[in-house]
Amino acid sequence: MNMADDTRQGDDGGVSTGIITRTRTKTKKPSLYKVLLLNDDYTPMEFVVHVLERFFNKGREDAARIMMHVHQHGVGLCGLYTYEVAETKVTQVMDYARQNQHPLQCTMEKE
Ligand code: TYC
Repeated sequence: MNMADDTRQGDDGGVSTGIITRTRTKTKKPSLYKVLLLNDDYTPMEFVVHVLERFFNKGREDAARIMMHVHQHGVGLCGLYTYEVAETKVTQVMDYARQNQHPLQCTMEKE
């Protein structure tokens, strides 16, 4: 952001109206991405709640609510993040599920 606040002397010696110039310099908001959990028939409910607490910083009640939403509707929102953070969350969840031999799937999509 560049700002110039200019109050100049006119030729008549009087003080001219102030000229305020603002030039926007590269301040675009980053796109956000939804990180989603998908339902399956095998991953234990408790494991999904734990994933939501561990990787998405949810409290127990919020985590349980999101898990039940996914269980009942097939898909649910874990959070909105910038591209690189979303990608990291997906990788962390997929790695953790695989380590624990659960088929839990996590994906991302542009908001
Ligand atoms: N449907 C699973 C079960 O009944 C629980 C579950 C919930 C699995 C959410 C995945 O993203 C998920 N054990």
